[in-house]
Amino acid sequence: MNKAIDPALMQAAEVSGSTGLDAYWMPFTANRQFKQAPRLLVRAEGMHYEDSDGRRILDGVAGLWCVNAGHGRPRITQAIQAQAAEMDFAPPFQMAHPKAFELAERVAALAPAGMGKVFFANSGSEAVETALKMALAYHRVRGEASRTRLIGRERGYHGVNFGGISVGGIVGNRKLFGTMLGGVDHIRHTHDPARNGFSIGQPAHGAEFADDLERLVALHDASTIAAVIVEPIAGSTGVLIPPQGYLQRLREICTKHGILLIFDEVITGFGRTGNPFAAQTFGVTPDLITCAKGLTNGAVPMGAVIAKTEIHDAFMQGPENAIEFPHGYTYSAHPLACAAGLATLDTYAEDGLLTRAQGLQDLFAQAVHSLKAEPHVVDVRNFGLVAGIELASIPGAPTKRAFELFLDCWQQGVLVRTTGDIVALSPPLIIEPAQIDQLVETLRRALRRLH
Ligand code: PXG
Ligand code: PLP
Repeated sequence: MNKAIDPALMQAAEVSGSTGLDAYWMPFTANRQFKQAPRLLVRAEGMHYEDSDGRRILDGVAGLWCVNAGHGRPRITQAIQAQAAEMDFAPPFQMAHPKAFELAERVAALAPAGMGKVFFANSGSEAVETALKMALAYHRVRGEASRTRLIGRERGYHGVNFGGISVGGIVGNRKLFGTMLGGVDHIRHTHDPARNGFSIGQPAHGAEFADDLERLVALHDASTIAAVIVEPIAGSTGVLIPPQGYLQRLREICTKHGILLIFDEVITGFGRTGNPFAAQTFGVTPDLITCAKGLTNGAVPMGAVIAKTEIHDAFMQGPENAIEFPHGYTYSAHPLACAAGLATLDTYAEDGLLTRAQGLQDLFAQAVHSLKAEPHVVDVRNFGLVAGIELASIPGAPTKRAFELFLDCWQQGVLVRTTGDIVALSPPLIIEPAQIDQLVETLRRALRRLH
């Protein structure tokens, strides 16, 4: 076994008689490959991880797009510790605890005007399921029960539960899992490298891709469509920035046809684009926002749906003893998550992190676009503190080249994320210019060594 493995793990292995790596079936991981050469993280502080060999690793992806304030923030750690000691759990159905209300108020205050209601879940995936159900139920409680269709977008990622993969548009995440939800359709994606390659910030061309929604309205009739869900910036598929005017046009078409617009801000929420939400950055207000990740700085799992007040209010009818929205999770508004969330929002406020990307984005853009002429690079895309660097795939071996790059960066002490043959960067919002430089120069060296 790799010497890097922790003594506790060795001990557990002796007890079970396994190699110590057998029992854990890892998520979204090439399990067999990983277990031949594990990469274990054991500690984190600020912009860095430490691995089980004691190496310092610069975090270029905020963990997994979530640790926006950097690692180990004392306020957040202390809040979780104090809450664990004070009250471990409170049932969320027909009961509550004060921090749930406090966090909802604080999140609503950050959201676009008119979005005053917050429903808690435990992940981005659960937030998405919640939003889709809310949209369907909203139409039904208003007497428009024929609006049952959900529309997603090609290349969209909305988590891994059945609703999310149904409206999602990443083939590899869908094809093993049967027929999923019925009545779902997809508008086209916005990627157009021929016209928009190497765009700095929002691409100039492609507002008209939003008109694809009119095609689906013509096909299905608006009276059958409940909602459209899109990521303002598509993250997981490899960072696709919305063309100028695209989101505005999508909003107009939804409004015209009475279709709810859901922004999935699981990645773009909490400062990634230079404002609390991308809705504010792009000046487009959806009807529902899903968020997670940065809500608690990744420290305790939590997701949420932020709803327009009028959507919530439409449910508040019928007898007062009736449960208006029969939905919720055992761990909705979990006390540890709420404590972490409140301390996270305090940390963001103290350090000005929710707008810090505004001051760094030009430098970040310049840095990532300096990779344009390096070997294998076929596109560079950026917005706020997120970037995608797309590589030409090795013929017949997609993902191989980017994974090799990922491993080279890891060896050099920098954590990046790859999806397909695209490198995604989304550093903690506390990143300093010298660290942006380290990130990009590490990638440059790795690109020059690639096959
Ligand atoms: N919606 C969006 C837009 C997301 O980015 C989810 C929903 C699901 O959140 P949970 O918390 O259930 O994972 C996400 C999550 C990647 C990667 O490929 C991205 C995510 C998750 C895992 C990997 O970089 N985003
Ligand atoms: N499965 C069973 C048998 C349950 O009793 C519950 C919750 O009570 C769930 C699933 C859902 O779990 P959660 O509320 O944590 O999503």
